[in-house]
Amino acid sequence: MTTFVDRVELHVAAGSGGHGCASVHREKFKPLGGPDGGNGGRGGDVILTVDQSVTTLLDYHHSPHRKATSGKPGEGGNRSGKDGQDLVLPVPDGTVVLDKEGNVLADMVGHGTSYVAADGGRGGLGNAALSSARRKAPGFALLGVPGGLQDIVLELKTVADVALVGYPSAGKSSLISVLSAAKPKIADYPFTTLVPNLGVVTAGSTVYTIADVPGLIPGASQGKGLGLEFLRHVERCSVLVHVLDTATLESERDPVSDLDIIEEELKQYGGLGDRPRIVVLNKVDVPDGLDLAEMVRPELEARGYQVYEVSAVAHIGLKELSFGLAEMVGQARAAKPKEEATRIVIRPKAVDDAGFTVVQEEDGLFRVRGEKPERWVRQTDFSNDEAVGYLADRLNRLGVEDKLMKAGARSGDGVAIGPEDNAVVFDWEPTVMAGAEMLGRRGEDHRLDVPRPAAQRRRDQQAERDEAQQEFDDFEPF
Ligand SMILES: Nc1nc2c(ncn2[C@@H]2O[C@H](COP(=O)(O)OP(=O)(O)OP(=O)(O)O)[C@@H](O)[C@H]2O)c(=O)[nH]1
Ligand SMILES: [Mg+2]
Repeated sequence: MTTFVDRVELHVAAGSGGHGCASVHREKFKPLGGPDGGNGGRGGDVILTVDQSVTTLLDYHHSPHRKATSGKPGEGGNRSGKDGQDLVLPVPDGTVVLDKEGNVLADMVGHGTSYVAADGGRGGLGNAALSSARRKAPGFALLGVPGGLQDIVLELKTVADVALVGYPSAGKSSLISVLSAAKPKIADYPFTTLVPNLGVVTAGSTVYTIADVPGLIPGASQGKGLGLEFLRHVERCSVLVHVLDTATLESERDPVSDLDIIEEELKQYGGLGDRPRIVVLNKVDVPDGLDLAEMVRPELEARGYQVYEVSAVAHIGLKELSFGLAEMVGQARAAKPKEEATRIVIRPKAVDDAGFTVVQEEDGLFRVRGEKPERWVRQTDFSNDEAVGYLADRLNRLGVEDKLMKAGARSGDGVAIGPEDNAVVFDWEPTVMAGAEMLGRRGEDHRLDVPRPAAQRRRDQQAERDEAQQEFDDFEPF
């Protein structure tokens, strides 16, 4: 038997960015060659994409850890490292992506719909890219950023227009088998259906899909029988069909009380209240069944249900039913807002990359959080003083220094940049950063300085400010 898996936990890791390279061009008779270290390549993303040929999440059940490849480091001679390859994971239509807390990250409907589950890390800039008019010969490069990691849950919700619900053995699968070309398993014991079946019905010019779910019994919401687990598959349907058994041999059951019990279970599950419902009284080929159907029909109609008397086995009333459903599906489709185009790409939350926060925590530590400062820290080679100084300059220019000061940080206080489990902590020395400015900018070679006339100096200063602004705006070209 094939296993059907409709919920898996998946651990994805994007590729890391390659490190930038710090190298100096060497050529005979040219001792002061320029910096020529190339940039590191970008790490590959992990991308989920709806592929209609995929029908289960089984693959991910078997191997739940997936990783994209990392970017290669840059090299001397201005050679950039190769980008890592994106890892594309095909998922069935109707897959919902959730985080571990159960929040929906993406609802993937439509062939080609994609979701970037983990972002590849940027490659580090090499010293060639880091050099500028002010910083002619940087003796360092930036590190590649580690790739994003995410633990996600994938849930499959069948995409069907009509969903059949009812007691075990009411004849749900039998109905699908006669309304469509699908051939689900049918048998006279309860819980024959262990996974939802899907069929395509053509009624006149309307084509719609119909799905059943494993049978429900009283207490399903407490996990009795197969529980309500499978009801997620009916969440997307626009019409609910109660399949009621008019020929059950169980003395305590009858179609009306069956309906009440199933409705109660649906209510426990929640979220399906707004779906239009109809009632199908099945098995009217059985004489007692037909009598019972006639008996309960007025009561059901009085409750506002459209009632169809059918027999899946003797093919009675099927045409009326399939056209009746087609009409309801048509109405539901007309009422629905226009389907958004397929092939949408959903990225995880847009990063607010200008902002950062400084908060003093209970133990006195000042914590800096923000996309840029955190990334800059990860890109810093702390064994290289010049790289550390460059980081200090960048943080300073972003205003981290000022904000720390305003938050009450004093020399020697502990400052952490990043989240609790992955932060760089250091003792704050504001004078070092301020002093760095006075000593001249990093990477500046004073031997190359010549006295400048005042006008030239003003122009240079303006150019320098523009450049700093530019660098601030779009430092990483990736
Ligand atoms: N006489 C008669 N028997 C039927 C009819 N429809 C289904 N059955 C029988 O009822 C039994 C259960 O049918 P299924 O289609 O497997 O029922 P189900 O609702 O899918 O049941 P589960 O998958 O267990 O929830 C089978 O033995 C069918 O042959 C019908 O219209 N008339
Ligand atoms: Mg069945």
